Amino acid sequence: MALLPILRYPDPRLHKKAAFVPRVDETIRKLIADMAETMYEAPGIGLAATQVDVHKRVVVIDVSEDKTKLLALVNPEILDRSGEQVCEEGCLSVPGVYDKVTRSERVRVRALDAQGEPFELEAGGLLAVCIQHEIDHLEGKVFVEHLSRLKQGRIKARLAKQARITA
Ligand code: GNR
Ligand code: NI
Repeated sequence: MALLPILRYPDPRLHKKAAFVPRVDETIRKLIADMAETMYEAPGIGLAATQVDVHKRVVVIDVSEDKTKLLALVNPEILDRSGEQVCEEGCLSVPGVYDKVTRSERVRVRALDAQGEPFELEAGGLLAVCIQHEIDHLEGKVFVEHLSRLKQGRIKARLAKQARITA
């Protein structure tokens, strides 16, 4: 296993669209293992391959209290959505920034697991938020793009300044 470096907003690579995974092979399983290690170490409740500069449709999520319910989703697809919820979101690629985003309350998702087996999942609450947040990453979208242009500008300026200080 290996810890992978996480891209920081406003890195342009966060806006690349991830490619469909034609086959879940050992390379994808190694990516899932490394992403899980990176997510737990961060710590975060989800991580999209885009955030570690791998532009393939792979996501890991664990919203459980005791961090024992790892979910790997390859080629995740939202089949159905309903309702609305507002959640204070954060992102490992946008450290220190938290803001409210409106998303669907429930989603029905289809994906492949680490064995390449298709499965469906019905999610609500934080898991539903996390799934939508991660699928956005695969589309090249960061949660701050759900906020006003004014807020996006302020966040970019703040993170650029921070990057200069830590460089
Ligand atoms: O760790 C994370 N926490 C979180 C909190 C509220 C809504 C979404 C998230 S996902 C985030 C990890 C991350 O950046 N995934 O892409
Ligand atoms: Ni994120």
